[in-house]
Amino acid sequence: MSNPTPQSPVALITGASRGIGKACAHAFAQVPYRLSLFSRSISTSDVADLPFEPEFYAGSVSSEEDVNAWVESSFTHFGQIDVLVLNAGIGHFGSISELSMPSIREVMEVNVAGSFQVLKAVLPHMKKAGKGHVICVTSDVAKRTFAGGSAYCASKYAQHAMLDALRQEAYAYGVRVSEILPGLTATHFADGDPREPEKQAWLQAADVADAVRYVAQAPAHMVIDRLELHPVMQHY
Ligand code: NJP
Repeated sequence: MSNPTPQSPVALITGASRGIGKACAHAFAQVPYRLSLFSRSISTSDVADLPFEPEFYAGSVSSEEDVNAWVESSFTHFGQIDVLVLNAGIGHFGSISELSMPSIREVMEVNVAGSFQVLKAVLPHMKKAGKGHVICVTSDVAKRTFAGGSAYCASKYAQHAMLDALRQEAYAYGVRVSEILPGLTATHFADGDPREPEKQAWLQAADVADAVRYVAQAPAHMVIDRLELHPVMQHY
């Protein structure tokens, strides 16, 4: 493994303080990509175990100001954006009668509006360059639902539709669009603890990150539209 050079490609990753996003940072560092990482709480301690120091910015995908400041500072620093990993996401679960409107709004605000917000900041740079790759971590519940998952599933279906429409817009200016649909993954998602014994049989964050890196490394003439993965133990 070597450190990135000024010729190395540049990846921007949201939700990179832990879980799948952090694992993506590690997977991309192996290539190596130059990295710019984003999440609300990301700090030096979250990036200390990477093999080189990445750029990072603490902010919310729900904030236009935060997102624009992150993307512009990344572009100013690197001069290019090759890959965007749209990964930040949250989930609130419960029946529709139990879920509060603030919880429902927060899921839609972060997962859906937040994804649009980041795309609106990044796409002009990719469009100008005539190339780029948007890779979004949605979910296997972007295509199916379950009781108690109305808000989360609705947000993931919405991301899926957003990506399908983007694919039809962006091919005209050379930008590739890929969707990663993971099943159960052992992370801190929804206040989970990835160390719980039953989660050892789930996908690990590094499994999903390897899939994201694989999709990012497809030859320039090829795009993997969708990649769905789930643990063998998951039946649905
Ligand atoms: O979850 P977690 P995952 N603005 O909680 C950040 C999808 N998925 O890695 O902001 C910016 O460990 C948060 O950092 P912080 C899921 O829907 C998962 O599992 O500092 N960043 C953290 O870095 C999501 O889209 C499973 O608190 C924000 C990261 O997001 C993606 O995988 C299954 C933010 C979340 O890390 C990654 O989730 C599936 C904001 N407003 C899909 N809010 C699964 N785990 O089973 C949160 O099908 N973050």
